[in-house]
Amino acid sequence: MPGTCVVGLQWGDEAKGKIVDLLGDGFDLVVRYNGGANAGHTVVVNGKSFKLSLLPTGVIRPNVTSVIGNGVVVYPPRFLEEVDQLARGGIDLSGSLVLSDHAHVIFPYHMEEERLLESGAEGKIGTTGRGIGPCYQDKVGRRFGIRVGELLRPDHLRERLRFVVPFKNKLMTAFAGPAGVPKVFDPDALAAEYLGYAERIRPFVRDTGRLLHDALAANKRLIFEAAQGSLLDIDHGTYPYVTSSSSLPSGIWGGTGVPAKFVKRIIGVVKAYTSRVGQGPFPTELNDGPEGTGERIRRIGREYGTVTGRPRRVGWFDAAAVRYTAALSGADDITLMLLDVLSGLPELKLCTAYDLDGERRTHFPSDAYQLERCQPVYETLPGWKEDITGARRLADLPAAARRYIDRVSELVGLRVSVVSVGPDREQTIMV
Ligand code: 2SA
Ligand code: MG
Repeated sequence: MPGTCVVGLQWGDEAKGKIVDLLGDGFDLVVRYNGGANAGHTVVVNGKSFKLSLLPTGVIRPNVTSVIGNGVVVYPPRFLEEVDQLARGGIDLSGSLVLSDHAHVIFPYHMEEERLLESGAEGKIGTTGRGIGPCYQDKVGRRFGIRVGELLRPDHLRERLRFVVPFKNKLMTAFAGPAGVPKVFDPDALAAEYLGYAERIRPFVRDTGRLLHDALAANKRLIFEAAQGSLLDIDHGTYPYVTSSSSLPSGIWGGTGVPAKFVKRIIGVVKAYTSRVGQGPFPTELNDGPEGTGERIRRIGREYGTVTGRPRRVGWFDAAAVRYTAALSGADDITLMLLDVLSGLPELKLCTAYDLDGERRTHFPSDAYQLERCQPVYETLPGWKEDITGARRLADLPAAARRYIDRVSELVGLRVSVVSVGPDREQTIMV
């Protein structure tokens, strides 16, 4: 198995990190290919917990090389903060973490741009505020993008920023309004700040495409960690309420230089229900008040954004949506996470199709405007009362829980390979 991808099939936060952890020593390199410090996960090593948003979760494994591919956008202070955090916890990443010289760099003006755009009454996406979208915009626009490799050339960087920053300052004054007076940036001060980061980042910077090709030639095993979820993919997600990168496995080739033919296994990760942060349609959302099922799932499932702390919107499992992302991602199997959160609910609903303008449809509509008008069609299953957090085999589960798993599998059309019944590594059923 040269390449395996772990990808979320919903709107993110499916607990992909736990699956990477369960793959254990089954890989030599762990690779991130999309997004930036908008992915949030907490990893626990020897009782110490680390909050990571930019480094891959697999970074904590000894003898594993961690790669931040060219498709990632990097905020240098955050990169260094995470490296330092791990160093304080006894995990030294020098020599085992590499950062692509082609990855684009996030500057404070990207965050300011995002703050201004998101503070208007219209066009709000509900982003994480990490400068992700504006940085990708500059990358694709080509004129203002600055890559990690450019940070290592002081004269060049100063020159680039003297060109870029005045444009940014002008652009931002045009946004003045609900968000107050925009910040103004000084190119030379920014250059000095970033040249300081550059000195510390330099030892990590590599031509990661070449490094990955060498790894493939040496038969090393690679794992690709997708950030966010498939429904947030820039092309196939619920546009415009998506992130700015390819979160599907299709992002691997462009975001790392590893051709798709090397990705032999795709593990689709889903929650036993659905969650979403930010704006955008969500047909199975539970909006049933402070005493309702939605609030109960949020509380028990601790559904708050890891990066921003925002309460996540929650709802029933949407099989129509997951069928769509399973097909798009090419998932071989699915892992069903957080099943324990549903314990104690008298009945459970599974969305099997939608009604749109009086018509029944089993296909997920590909844009947000249609999805907004979709009414979910539910199938109701009995719940279970038992605490299932101690279950270690399928046979330990109540019949209703087994039936729920089987039905999810049938509706999605894929085998369920793992069921998670709690956050710990041991709280896992290998099917
Ligand atoms: P952005 O910041 O441009 O990527 O936001 C665009 C949309 O993508 C959503 N998004 C996410 N959704 C779920 N989880 C994410 N990571 C964090 C977490 C989010 C947090 O693990 O909880 O802490 O709030 C993530 N990152 C981006 C975002 O909500 C927008 O809908
Ligand atoms: Mg997350």
